[in-house]
Amino acid sequence: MKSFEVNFDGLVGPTHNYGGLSFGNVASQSNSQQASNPKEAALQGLEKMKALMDMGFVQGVLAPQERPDVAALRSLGFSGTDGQVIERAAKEAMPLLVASCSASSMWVANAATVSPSADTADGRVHFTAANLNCKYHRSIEHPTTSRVLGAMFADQQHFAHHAALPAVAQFGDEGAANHTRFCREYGEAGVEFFVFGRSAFDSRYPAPQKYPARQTLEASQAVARLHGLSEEGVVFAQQNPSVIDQGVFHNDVIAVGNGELLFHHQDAFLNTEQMLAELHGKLAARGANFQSISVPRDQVAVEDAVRSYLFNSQLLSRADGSMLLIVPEECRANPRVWQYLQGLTAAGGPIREVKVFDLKQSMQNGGGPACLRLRVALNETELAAVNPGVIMTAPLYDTLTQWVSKHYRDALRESDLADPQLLLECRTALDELTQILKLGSVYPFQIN
Ligand code: SUG
Repeated sequence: MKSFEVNFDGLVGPTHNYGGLSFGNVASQSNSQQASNPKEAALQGLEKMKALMDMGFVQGVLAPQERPDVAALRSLGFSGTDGQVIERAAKEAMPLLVASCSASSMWVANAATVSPSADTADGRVHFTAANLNCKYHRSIEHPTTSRVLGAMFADQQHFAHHAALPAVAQFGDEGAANHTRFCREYGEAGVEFFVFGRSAFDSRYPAPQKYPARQTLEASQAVARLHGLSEEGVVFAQQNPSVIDQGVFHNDVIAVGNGELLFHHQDAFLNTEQMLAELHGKLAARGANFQSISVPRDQVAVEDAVRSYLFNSQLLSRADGSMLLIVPEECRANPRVWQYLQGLTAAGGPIREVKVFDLKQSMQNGGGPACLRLRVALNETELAAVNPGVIMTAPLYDTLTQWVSKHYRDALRESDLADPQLLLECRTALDELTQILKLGSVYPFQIN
């Protein structure tokens, strides 16, 4: 049976703004308070989806969330009509209004961890929504994420959904951003690679000093258990705490993997040799020939990786077996990174081509090509069971670009977030979107 890796990209929501909300994420902090352009952000994302579809990849789309999140503000004690809730939050606690307006659900690599059916005990595709416990503005995503994923992957014969882990820092879970799956073919059993930043219960593991480690070992282990993964099918590894302190807030800022290949920075992990040997051995037992490409720090410093998002790239397998790397424009702008990439594709290794995309609006909040997509490996039968409304087609692309052009603003500043009109605009747009994507009622304003 044929199998695919389907990339579901997050559609940027109409409140995309630079709130400076993510301590430890250099881009989010340094672009705080700049005016954003939600329309351009959404169109840039759609452009990437269309390009991948045109190249022959199966591409999907994941809906944004309802923002401003009035229900979240109510739970923090703001009351009155929806308009009054926003007005009071703006007056009394602007940072909370900003957090409740973040369009951060666009970075769907953080929406959930996904295990393909070939790896799980019950032969279903398993999803665990990420609790995103490290940041308030992200911690409010998972209830809607679960409803949207449920509407996309509704068939219980093929898809199993788990609620987010307990909402405490000890189980901090950032989803697929810290999870990679290696395999020979997408439909065959593979090895799932979980990367954590610290242990919450075992003080023998080191931890970063300056910035938070968002993912814990215990969260990764819980997800592996929930998904029914076997001991032979998992590897746990620790992120190097010193790179977290240099702004690598997720592992997908310093490493990316696909098929039999791990592409990573030399300083990405602790105990690298041991971890690579474990991956090699476990994949060999599954008939796969694991390889890794380590990018040396004297060619690309961690700082260059963080600024350019070289590793927040999409590594895609083409029909001829070679791989394509989708990188953001910032890689071309960095001479050391660009030179490295020229050498990489000329070397005759597995990565043969690099394609560059302009994702500046998302990049300025620390979200590159890989953050914007959730990978779901599916076989033909499972793909046929996915809600067809969320699979990208040329007509859907046209409809979504028109929808964005009709509803989105082209400039948004902090002061605009208190505008009661913005709430109405967003709800009107999202109500229409659930019809376009055939999701049913998934947003709080539709179900309460
Ligand atoms: O969680 N930025 C996101 C970026 C997530 C990137 N995802 C991956 N690496 N997979 C975050 O830090 C910034 C929002 C603001 O500041 O307005 C933000 O949430």
